[in-house]
Amino acid sequence: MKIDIVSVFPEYFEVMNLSLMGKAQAKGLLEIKAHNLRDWTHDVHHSVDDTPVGGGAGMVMKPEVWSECLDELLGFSQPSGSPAPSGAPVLIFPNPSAPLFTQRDATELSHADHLLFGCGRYEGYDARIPDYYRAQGVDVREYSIGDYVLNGGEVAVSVMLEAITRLMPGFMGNPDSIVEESYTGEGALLEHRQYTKPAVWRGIAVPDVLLSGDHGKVDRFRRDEALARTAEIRPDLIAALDCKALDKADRKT
Ligand code: 6GU
Repeated sequence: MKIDIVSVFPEYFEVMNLSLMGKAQAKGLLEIKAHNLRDWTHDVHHSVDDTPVGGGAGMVMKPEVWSECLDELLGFSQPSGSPAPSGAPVLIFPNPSAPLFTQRDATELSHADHLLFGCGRYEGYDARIPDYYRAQGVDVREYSIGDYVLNGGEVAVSVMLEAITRLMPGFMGNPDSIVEESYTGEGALLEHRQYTKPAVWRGIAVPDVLLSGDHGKVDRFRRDEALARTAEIRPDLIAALDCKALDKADRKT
């Protein structure tokens, strides 16, 4: 998977060379390139933002700089009007006022060949930028990563990228570790709690059933715990559950 990221702080993404993401790049599974938006400016101050039309606090990122950058990275020829080249990347803008990024989005995007992230700063980017590229036939997404405000899109892009890339075939050492996680599948529940040895630690015992060796009982115990915890902590996930994802024993829980 090829990943381009545009930011006024491209150095931020040097962390992508660490850990599993770094290994995936070394293996050739991932190719991540961070670009500096200011490289597409022409003025002496390399300015990328301007005051909001209609008034208000803060600064808004200018459309002209972004379009020069995105045209080039998307492989658009100028003058504009040419349709999106086939195999054009999915264009993703982090935006606190957009729909929430979910595991479903991560799963879908883990199959893409090429992603292009545009990190906004300040009060955001001119709304015509995503509109324009959508009208050109580009698959444009805007996502928020949660109900809180960050200073810019860089952290949000790191979060989305980690969620996406770990789902790529060959990324994880043990692929089983991603199949039973929270938020996966139709019946997305919070995961059951985990324990390791010793069986008693500081006077606290692990639940007996987990030591029973009865896999059926262990599965039932974990499933019941997942349902109970989800109902308590995230009732919204229970409300969104597909009834078909529940078995007979679940319905009693
Ligand atoms: Cl995607 N961007 C910013 N700036 N803040 C956020 C966010 C994104 N998601 C949650 N807060």
